[in-house]
Amino acid sequence: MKTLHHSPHLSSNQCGSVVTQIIQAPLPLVWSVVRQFDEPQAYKQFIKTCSLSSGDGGDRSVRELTVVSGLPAERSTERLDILDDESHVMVVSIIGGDHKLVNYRSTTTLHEEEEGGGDTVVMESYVVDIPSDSCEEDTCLFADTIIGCNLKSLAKLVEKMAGHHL
Ligand code: A8S
Repeated sequence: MKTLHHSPHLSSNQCGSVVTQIIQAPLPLVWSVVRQFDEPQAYKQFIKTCSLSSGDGGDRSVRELTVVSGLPAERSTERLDILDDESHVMVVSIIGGDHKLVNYRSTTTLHEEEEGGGDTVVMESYVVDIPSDSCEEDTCLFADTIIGCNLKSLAKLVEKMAGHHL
């Protein structure tokens, strides 16, 4: 069941993967940070600014991001397709920007760790077009690296927040 959201159909010119991160904090606390579509810079360290150009942070909202310097891009336009507070599922599509991630769509889900102990499992999968001047390995490595950084920094932030609540 858990992998259901993360098994998208891939066309021949696309690639995708899933990154998993275990966070030592309760699910509601993790979700409270992840669900803030208008504040990705709360934990995504490559994001400099974010403003909504459409919507109020709910389904179909659109955000305009600027990225910190040193990366091969400066901005990205992203749409919130699904924000499900019951199932803890968030789906975001990248619809514009000056970067190489064309037709990028990501799905983030949260689950309580089955072993108990109150940990949260975050899974983030994506699908993206493979640029004609690149290959599957490089495209996935690039996206996996950014997502990995994002989820590690999410864990650090939320685990610190959880510690303060003890
Ligand atoms: C996310 C995932 C990714 C974001 C990438 C892969 C990006 O924000 C960065 C560099 C780029 O070249 C593309 O969930 C883009 O944020 C850091 C600007 C989209």
